[in-house]
Amino acid sequence: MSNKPIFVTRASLAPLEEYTEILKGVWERGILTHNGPLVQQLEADICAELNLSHFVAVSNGTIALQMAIKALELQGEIITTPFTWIATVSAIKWEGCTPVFCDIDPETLNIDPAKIEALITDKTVAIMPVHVFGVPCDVDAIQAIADKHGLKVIYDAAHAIGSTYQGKSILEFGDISATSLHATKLLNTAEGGGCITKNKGLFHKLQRIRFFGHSDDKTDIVEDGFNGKLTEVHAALGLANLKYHKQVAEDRKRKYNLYLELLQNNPELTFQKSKTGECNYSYFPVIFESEEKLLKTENKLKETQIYPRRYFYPSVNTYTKVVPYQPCPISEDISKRILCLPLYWELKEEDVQQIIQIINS
Ligand code: T4K
Repeated sequence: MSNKPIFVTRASLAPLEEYTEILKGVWERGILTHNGPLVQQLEADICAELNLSHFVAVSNGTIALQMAIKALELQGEIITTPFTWIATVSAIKWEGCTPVFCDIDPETLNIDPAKIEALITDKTVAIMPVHVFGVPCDVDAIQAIADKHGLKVIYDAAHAIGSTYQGKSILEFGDISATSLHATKLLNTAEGGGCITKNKGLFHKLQRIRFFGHSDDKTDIVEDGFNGKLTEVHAALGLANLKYHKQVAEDRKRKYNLYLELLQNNPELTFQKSKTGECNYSYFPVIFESEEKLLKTENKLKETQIYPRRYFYPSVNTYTKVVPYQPCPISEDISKRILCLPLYWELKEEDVQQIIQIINS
């Protein structure tokens, strides 16, 4: 029998004994935080697993975005996508910058590179695209625009651990990528995140920013820093979960492909497309013909205790209590018609079949 209710996701957790085994060392050492040995090990192991240059583990994905803006010393307008979680925009605002919304490609659901240049002004300092649901952005087109106009690129890679472009982790692109290790992500530390950069100087600067701006010998404050540290207890969970990361990703890919195979002939549905690179299959979004049809389906699913999520609804440019409205018709339209279906390790194939059956009927 299926375990009901079924939510959009469920945290992937290593066996408890494996986590507690790692925790024993924390108890022995008494070191709970301040870039302890487990945080350092997690950073090294994530770099090895994903073939990354440098990874700075931090307390959540929103702080990772803020730290990226801070490290690049940005002040001005940052062009970003309206089809995202509010954190992308709150990070820009908390760092004293102004979000400028660029509409999305209706197929990839990522920022549309063809629409970026028209938004560049003499105040623009950076582009902050999101690899939405792990689908890689058109990183070449975005970098070409950034190079032409002397702009920085920060990728919001909250969803993108495991996504690749030309065989490389998508986290290696841009000046800095910021990812999330939140409970709902493919790899989690309960709360957590990370900044990824190829630039050694930026890597060390991010480490200092994370730790109040201390100099390496702690005799001085050399950066405008804050507290972005990940704890040893969270790092221990990350290390335990990292062992299962590939298995978890493969399992999601199997279930993703099952959804796609059995829903793609439904003429009323469309699906997100990856045009450049491979996504990590961490979400399964479905785009309905109309909001009315989405709501009808959502209600049917809820009747059987299945709770998909309307990521991302509404389009962030319409949150007028925090940003002035800037029209983005494609994002506003798709936001109303998109639903993310349940996708996680413990989800049974029979549950996927049931969800498909309800949607197709
Ligand atoms: N940029 C983007 C593009 C993002 O999507 C996000 C976060 C960020 C930046 C910022 O990263 P963080 O600062 O969060 O690291 C979730 C997450 O809180 C958030 O991390 C995520 N994106 C966003 C898309 O979704 P909710 O509102 O869906 O959480 P909730 O509590 O409704 O959880 C959904 C389902 O997940 C639950 O029904 C059951 C399961 N779950 C949840 C929690 C909290 C678990 O199994 N275990 C748990 O501990 O926000």
